[in-house]
Amino acid sequence: AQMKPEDAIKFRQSGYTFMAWNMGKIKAQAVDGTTPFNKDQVAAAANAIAAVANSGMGALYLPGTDKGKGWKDTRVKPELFTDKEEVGKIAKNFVEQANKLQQVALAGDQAAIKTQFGEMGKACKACHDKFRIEE
Ligand code: ASC
Repeated sequence: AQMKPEDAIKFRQSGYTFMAWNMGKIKAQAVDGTTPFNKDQVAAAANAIAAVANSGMGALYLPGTDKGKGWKDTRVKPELFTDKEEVGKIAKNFVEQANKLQQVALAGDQAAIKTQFGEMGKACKACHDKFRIEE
């Protein structure tokens, strides 16, 4: 049985929201320095991001889920549902970058974490630029 479109939208939005919370902690501690660097907290955040990134969220982009039903409309462009090759490349790269961030976060070198956080951010942005409707 296929899940309801509004459920697919809810699950994927919650995944991005949860990753954003964890990215914010890494940014504050390892990039901006607005919060003291705590190796364990940064590693926990990177583990959470990697877990979501590896969870197979592509399965939530069901046909018809470019518009919400009962949920607020999504910002996904219709091309995401047709340009599967490009979406696949971008998604694969994001997972790789999230996995690398998990590795460097576990090692705990703040400068390396900062660099890899930037690399992962580029992977986020690649999808936003191509497939997200700007507000
Ligand atoms: C975040 C977040 C994103 C990405 C993006 C990176 O923390 O919510 O969507 O990083 O800004 O370019």
